[in-house]
Amino acid sequence: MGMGPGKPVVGVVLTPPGEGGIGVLQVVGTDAVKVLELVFRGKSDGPPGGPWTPGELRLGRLMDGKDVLDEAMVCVLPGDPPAVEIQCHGGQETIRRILRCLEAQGVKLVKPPEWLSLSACRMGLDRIQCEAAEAIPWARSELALSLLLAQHEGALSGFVRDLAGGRVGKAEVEALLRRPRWGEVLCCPRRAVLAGPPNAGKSSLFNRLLKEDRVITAESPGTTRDAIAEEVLVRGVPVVLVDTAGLRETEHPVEKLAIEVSVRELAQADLVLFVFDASLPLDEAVLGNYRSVCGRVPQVIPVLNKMDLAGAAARSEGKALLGQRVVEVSALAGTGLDALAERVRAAITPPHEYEPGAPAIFTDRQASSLERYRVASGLPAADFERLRGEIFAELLGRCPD
Ligand SMILES: Nc1nc2c(ncn2[C@@H]2O[C@H](COP(=O)(O)OP(=O)(O)OP(=O)(O)O)[C@@H](O)[C@H]2O)c(=O)[nH]1
Ligand SMILES: [Mg+2]
Repeated sequence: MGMGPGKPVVGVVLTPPGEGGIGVLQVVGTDAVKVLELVFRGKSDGPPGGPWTPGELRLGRLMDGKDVLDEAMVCVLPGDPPAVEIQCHGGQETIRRILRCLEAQGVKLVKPPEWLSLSACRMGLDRIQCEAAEAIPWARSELALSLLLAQHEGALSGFVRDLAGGRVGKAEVEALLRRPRWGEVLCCPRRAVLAGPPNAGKSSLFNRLLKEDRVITAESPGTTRDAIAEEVLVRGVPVVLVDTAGLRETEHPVEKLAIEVSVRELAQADLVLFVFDASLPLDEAVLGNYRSVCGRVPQVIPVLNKMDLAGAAARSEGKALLGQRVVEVSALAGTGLDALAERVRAAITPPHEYEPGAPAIFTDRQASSLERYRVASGLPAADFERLRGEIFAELLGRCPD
């Protein structure tokens, strides 16, 4: 027996697929409670158990006709349109059976983003808060989580409302836009590429920074072929670290391909750790590659590796040529890694620390809307007036009908 047409009720699974102690589903829509009453029985096959109080948990069974699907805790959630939450056992088979039964009652299954915009509306969240809720499951570090929670609580939305109410002005918008953005750094990890001549120890350093033997390293130059990317946390800041094939002139067809991949990676890099073998004299070709990378990538950190080798520390020409910015490390002995991490963090994060609770832009959409506001504020008053309402509506969004 289905609910019939014209009464949209959507269902979503909130727990990730796979094995787990519990599975959580929600059903949202005008007839959500009716759907629940069709599939839920209190213990001992009794009725659901009287009127529902929002927020009250009830224990019972989910039934498909006479068949018990699972034991579950259910709850009617406050808000409009109504929603119910079902907490059942975890595991793919349990969830699949319950979904099949809900679908038979006319529930349309949706993915979490679609459900989120419905739920955000039920809970009175604006579009920025909704975007924060969407980003929270993907937060990669404590710092990222705290920034997103603050925006979910309304830090950036409050700023936009203050702007609409004239309590802050163009200068504050410009400051927010001009500041390097913590939100973006934390939510879209920067790419740091390990590049340099073959055999300098790029892969060894990659493994060290990852704290695992992720890629192979070997004495012979030309070991790495594919670029390998892995995400690491550098002092709380997520970074995508990429190991690449060493750069050199070669006739070897496979190595040539590998170097083309390195060059492509360099073109996408936000930061390059250019690794030199400190035990060797500084080669002109290597220096030429280094300079060309410096000309093309926003930030480059010269890294002198193999400082443990006899003679490496005594070599001064590398340091003199590369300047004060070099970081000396030994991937083998594990020395200099703290200083390197510090330099990487400093290179990819804004110069100021993130102020807990402060408004932060964390999506391109927010940045471009605020940029539009900044430009519009320079237009004649009548044009600005016309545009500002549009921009605020776009920033904070509207509830779906
Ligand atoms: N003594 C010493 N040896 C190192 C150090 N780092 C790497 N090596 C050695 O240098 C050799 C090359 O290391 P890799 O990490 O494979 O070098 P790579 O730069 O990735 O080389 P390609 O992939 O060929 O470009 C290996 O034998 C490493 O054990 C170091 O800090 N000190
Ligand atoms: Mg390598």
